[in-house]
Amino acid sequence: MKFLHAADIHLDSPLLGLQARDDLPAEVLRHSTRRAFEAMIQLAIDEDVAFVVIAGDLYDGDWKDFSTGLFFAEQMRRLARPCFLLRGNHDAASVITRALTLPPNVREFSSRTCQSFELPEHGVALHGHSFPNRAVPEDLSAGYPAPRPGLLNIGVLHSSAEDPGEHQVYAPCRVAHLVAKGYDYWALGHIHARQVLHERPWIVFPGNLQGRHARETGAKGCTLVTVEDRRIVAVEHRAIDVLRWVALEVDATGLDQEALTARMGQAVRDALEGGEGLPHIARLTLTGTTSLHGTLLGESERLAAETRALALGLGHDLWVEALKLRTCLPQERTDDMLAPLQEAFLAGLDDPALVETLLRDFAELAQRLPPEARAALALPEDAAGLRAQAADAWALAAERLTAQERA
Ligand SMILES: [Mn+2]
Repeated sequence: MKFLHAADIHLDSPLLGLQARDDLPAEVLRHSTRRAFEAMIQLAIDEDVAFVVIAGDLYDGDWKDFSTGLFFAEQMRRLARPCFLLRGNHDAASVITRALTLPPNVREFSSRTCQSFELPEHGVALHGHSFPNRAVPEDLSAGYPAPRPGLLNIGVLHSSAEDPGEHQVYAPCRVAHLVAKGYDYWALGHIHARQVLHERPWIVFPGNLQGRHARETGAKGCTLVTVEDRRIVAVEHRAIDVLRWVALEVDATGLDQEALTARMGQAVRDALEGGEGLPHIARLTLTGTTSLHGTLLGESERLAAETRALALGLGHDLWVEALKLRTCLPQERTDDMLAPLQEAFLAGLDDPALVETLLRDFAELAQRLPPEARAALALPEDAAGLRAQAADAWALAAERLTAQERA
């Protein structure tokens, strides 16, 4: 007998940072959480699992309209076997105001108390307590009952466990307490990175089903559990995401343009390895001390396009979500013939009248920009903001000056 454990599906949530992008094909962006969910149901059918467990945050928040709930109902009809549903902080009982009759094969854990379900034909008991509200400060697992003798006992729990990582603390619990409960498997949800906190008994965060922003990188999916004679014999991660996020980090120290492109190519190759031919979204970060710094500042469009071209050359689809330039100029550049000019350039920041004029110009520019562009540009709003960007502004100016000199 097998069962599938998933969590943090966040159905119909957007892909952050990509909403305003018209260079990405709609079929790549649209409904990625739905397509991943369809793939999960297909896996459940192909593996002929006995049932599916969803450990919270099936929904991202209140439904925009009824299509989210209807999509779930359609998939449950396809599944045609039991599905046990727990509500987490994102789809707590009080958060979701719209509702549809649950499909007949879905059992939802109560949000008032810990509720148990038995599947006698499979020798399984499941125990779960749904979130009544978004915030649950107490350890819900304390109220879970003793294991039912002679059955495989599964605890279903939405919790930040001991280490919330970048997530909020909800229903925290101790791994030792979960172990002591005497269950065979804890189907956890909430942490979006896959984690196996304990083996025998198993305590598992499957991670979310589909990465939705630049920090949710790598293969995403669910956990397939195999049971023989009421004992767990295999716990496997299955990637079922339809779009994958990667972090591309390239150290540009000491490289010329050609070598930098070659290193970007290598980074793309490494990132796509094991990517199963899926479309990828990359956040590109360039680091290191390089005389290319000034050139790179003005080249974000080219670098993004080059990265995509390199991926296409390898037979893969990849887009750059954002370029983070963390490079800096080598020190000796300040000792060259431009040094007196640089001094004069930076001295401008000590002139209150000039600072005021610059800030007024930036404010005027900001007013003319659409909100997305304004957020992306992070225009300086005060003297400290000007100072923070002065070094890069000088690098750009110096680059232009020396380029003219060379011409
Ligand atoms: Mn959650």
